[in-house]
Amino acid sequence: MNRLYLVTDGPIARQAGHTLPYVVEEACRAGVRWVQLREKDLSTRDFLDVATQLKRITQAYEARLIINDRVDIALAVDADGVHVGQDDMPHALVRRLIGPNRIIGLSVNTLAELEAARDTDLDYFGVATIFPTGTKPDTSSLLGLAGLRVICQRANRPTFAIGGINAATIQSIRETGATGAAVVSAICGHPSPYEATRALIKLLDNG
Ligand code: TZP
Ligand code: MG
Repeated sequence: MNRLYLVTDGPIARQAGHTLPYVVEEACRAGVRWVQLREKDLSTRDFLDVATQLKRITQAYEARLIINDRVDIALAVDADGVHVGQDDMPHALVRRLIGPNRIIGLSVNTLAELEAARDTDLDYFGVATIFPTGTKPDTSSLLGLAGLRVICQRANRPTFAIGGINAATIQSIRETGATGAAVVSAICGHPSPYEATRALIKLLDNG
């Protein structure tokens, strides 16, 4: 399985003339098998509607669907897991709510955050922020490749690097020890999410 992880952004997709289901279907068609629904400004009803659509698409491609933050939505659509950040619901509590069989991902931004979560019950780490990005301007510090490498060396779970990863930077992730790379704008904001995904997978997996 390839190591590319798509994280959604509805506004970025719409700016490029796409709907989110279109972006996700095209990315899955091109080979993505990890999809995170991450929406910051949707009502619960709209979030649920898009999650339901993405569940149908990801299931058809046997891709994993992870829901950012919203445990209730993840359970409602029978998603594969939940992704939380440092200020969200504590992941131990997420585990109690979603049970032992679903996936939990946690964002870590520093080595200290990784160390604190190392021996806990979760499934993967999102490691942020690697490179400058306009997609999430509130990120406090940049890890760069050196910071990413240190965190990946200490991590005892799969690691997905995120932040400023695109066709120009994705190959540099390969030598850091990261399990994979997560992208938002490089797919959601591309005129062809299918072509963008194909190119990113090729650069990440085959050199
Ligand atoms: N977390 C840290 S950076 C980021 C998130 C969700 C956004 C990454 O977006 P892009 O467009 O892939 O740089
Ligand atoms: Mg969050």
